[in-house]
Amino acid sequence: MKTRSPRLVIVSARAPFVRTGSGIVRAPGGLISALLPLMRRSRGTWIATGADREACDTSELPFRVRALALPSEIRSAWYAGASNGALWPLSHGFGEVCRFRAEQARAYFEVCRAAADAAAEYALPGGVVWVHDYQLALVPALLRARRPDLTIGFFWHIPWPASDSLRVLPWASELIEGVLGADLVGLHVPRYVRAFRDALDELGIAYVNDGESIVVPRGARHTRIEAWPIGVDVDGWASLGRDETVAAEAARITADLGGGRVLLSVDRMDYAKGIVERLEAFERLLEQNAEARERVTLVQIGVPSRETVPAYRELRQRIEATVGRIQGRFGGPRRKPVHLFARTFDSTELAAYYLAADAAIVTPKRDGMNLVAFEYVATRPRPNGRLLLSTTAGAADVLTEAHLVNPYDEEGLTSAIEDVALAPETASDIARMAALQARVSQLSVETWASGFLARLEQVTEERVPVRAQ
Ligand code: ADQ
Repeated sequence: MKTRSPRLVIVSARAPFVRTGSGIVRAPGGLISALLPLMRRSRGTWIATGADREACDTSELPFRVRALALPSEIRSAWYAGASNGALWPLSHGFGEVCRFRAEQARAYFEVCRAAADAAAEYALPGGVVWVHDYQLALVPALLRARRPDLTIGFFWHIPWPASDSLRVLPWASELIEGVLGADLVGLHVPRYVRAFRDALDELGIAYVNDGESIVVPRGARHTRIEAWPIGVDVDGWASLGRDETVAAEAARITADLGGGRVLLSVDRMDYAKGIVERLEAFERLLEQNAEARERVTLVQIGVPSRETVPAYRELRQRIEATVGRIQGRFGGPRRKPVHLFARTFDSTELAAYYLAADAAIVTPKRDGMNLVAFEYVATRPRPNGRLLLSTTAGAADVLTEAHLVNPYDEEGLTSAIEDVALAPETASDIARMAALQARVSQLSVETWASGFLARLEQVTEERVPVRAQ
């Protein structure tokens, strides 16, 4: 589907560019790579609320990036407080981690207002604005109030919170009303759309079921809530996977790790990713299985994340302590069972690890989707290797041929890791990986972005009479 969207306005916490030691570079991640070509074509404006202003000089580019000037205490209360100290744990089912503070909620409202003001200023009459994620969920309604002429899309990239969890959010109804300002609300999988419906029931907001999507009447218009599973830059990862230099680097990694079986995990260091629990499961495997002690190595690539939030600083210490303990118990002068890298890798380095890995261990405790699972599959030139994936990740609803595991089941997790690490490859493994590759190819991030925008325009054009239940 092609979208017309001239002068598209994107609103997100992150900017498409970041400043690093080697200058200003494109921010990592598939979402940015999918949206940049769209922005170039539409010559629009990218509004970033959490961005480094100096990295946003785009005078050379055919579109603008506007980093909002926000006082640092407001930015911190919005980002580390309301967004990552409340909404993130709430949505991932970590109620005990949530902190609800009035001044952080005020900051959240203020940042959303500032983002809505900026979008209202830059959007063309009748234009299209696409707002991203839980940090900016009030923007759709605030923007709608300022500019009723606009077409507004919203994508929530994390699980939609269970209604019991949402009950404890002091501003739950403002959150939902904020999101319902959009014409089209995207969530990754139908399971999250059902959770959204539960929230509507809970708040007594009328809706109509339309197949797997929901339609909420809002005066003269309506909001549609639908599942739009995201994907990755399939061609980019596949071409890295076919690159001879990357393959040579992968062979070197395997040899450096001793030539045994290589397990790989790649995550932001986040408690929702289940990194400590995975390391503990691997430790149990080493306790129980002599072959694993000799031949299996776990590589954990973990980029430090959100270190202004206390729960994240503590997590990093726990991860390092657990790796140290495993090393102390099972390591030797020529054998290191776990390798931890706490830094950002570029995509070429990541691709070499994806190629070198006999299995990807993707076992978050909860995850909206999880792009690492897709990247591992997309990079492989042949249908070999195994993907171990949590049932609690959105990706499990899409990548159904993966080896699925409940990350909360301690023994189950250990034996699933044992199976993907040591069981001999069978025809069924190859068939599973081939099916996964076909699925991942269908779900490229470019298709996701252009499909969502085309659907957004269609939704605003459809004038189906909607009656409330
Ligand atoms: P994240 O929680 O960030 O995204 P994920 O989907 O796994 O989780 O994406 C992480 C990205 O960061 C991947 O592209 C990965 O390659 C990259 N990455 C991780 N560690 C890295 C490292 N050390 N160096 C370089 N790159 C690294 C949120 C939601 C997810 C949802 C996405 C997209 O939490 O559930 O899939 O948005 O909607």
